Amino acid sequence: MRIVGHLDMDAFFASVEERDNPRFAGRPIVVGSDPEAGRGRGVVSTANYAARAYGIHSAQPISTAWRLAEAARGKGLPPAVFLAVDMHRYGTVSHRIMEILRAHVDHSEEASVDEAYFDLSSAGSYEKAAEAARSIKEEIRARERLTASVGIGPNKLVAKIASDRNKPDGFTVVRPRDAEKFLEPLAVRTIPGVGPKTEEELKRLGVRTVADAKRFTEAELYEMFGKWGSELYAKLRGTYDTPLVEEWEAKSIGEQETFAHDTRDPIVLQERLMALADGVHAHFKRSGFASFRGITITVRFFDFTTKTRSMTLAAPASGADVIRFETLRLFMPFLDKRENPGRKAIRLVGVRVEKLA
Ligand code: TTP
Ligand code: MG
Repeated sequence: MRIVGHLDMDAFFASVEERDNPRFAGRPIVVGSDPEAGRGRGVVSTANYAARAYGIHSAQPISTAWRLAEAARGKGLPPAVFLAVDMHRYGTVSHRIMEILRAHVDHSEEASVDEAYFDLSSAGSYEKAAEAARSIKEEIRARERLTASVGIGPNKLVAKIASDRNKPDGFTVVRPRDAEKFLEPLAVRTIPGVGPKTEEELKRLGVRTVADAKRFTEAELYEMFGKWGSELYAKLRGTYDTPLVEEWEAKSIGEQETFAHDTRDPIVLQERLMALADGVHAHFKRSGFASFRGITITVRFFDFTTKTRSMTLAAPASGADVIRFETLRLFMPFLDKRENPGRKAIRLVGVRVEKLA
């Protein structure tokens, strides 16, 4: 039986700010670009739940957020605090949360700075899986003084929707037999992948909820939306099932490292990459394979954008020096604007050999 969990931190950036600035405790907090007293041109990154009560939310123009906050203040409500994004700090917290998660589960997939999927199948039952997920939530609360919302379901799709159901500090378990009924009353927009365009098209056909959309056959949805229509058909029924995206696929040997602190330091990066290259080589030696022909590196930046770069050797090789040399060559452009024009700090690097024989 497959049991998948999804964890998503509550009002993540704002919660970290609230925790680290006790003088703002209980106040509405807006994290985003400079409001410039209402003339700012940027957007809101996120707002805590007190600020959301004023109608403030992610991706809203910061000028609108300012206006809403002023209106609330005019009514005698507590004034909102506007803070700049401190990505480095949130990244550090994110690292620690992911570490807590990894200590509890066999497999996990970091999906963004504040969310991850994890596999609880080995728990054997939904009762046991729920217990495990509760202890993850509790440990995050105890160690980080932050709340997470967690959903459990038969696949990633249901788990993700479940984690969003009872925010903040939510905990929602959806057993396989309940998955279809759980989705039916929800707005069709709740289904990941249904954007404004699909929503609009479905609305014109009188579809608002998941249940409404289920009147279409798979062939009809395919007709309307192509391949995405077939995917949607399965999603509406809660049966859309995809594996966790672990970093490496089979038939390759790789290692990766998430740094305790994001870094741009070339010395540190080179040193870690060479250690990884040697680790991969040792692993390759033990694997029983005689040679490799492909080498790939992965670089994940602090904001979770991830790039991989690969090369194929002219002839099969087996030496550690080859892995080291090609790893460095592939990585060099990440030290300057060729691959890292924004000078972003790096969160994770990985090295892998492929085309094994
Ligand atoms: P989310 O998990 O979408 O939002 P959240 O954690 O703030 O709130 P919720 O309780 O609803 O989960 O995003 C995680 C962080 O990513 C968020 O704290 C700030 C950042 N973010 C942006 O910078 N811009 C955006 O438009 C969104 C949606 C998020
Ligand atoms: Mg979140």
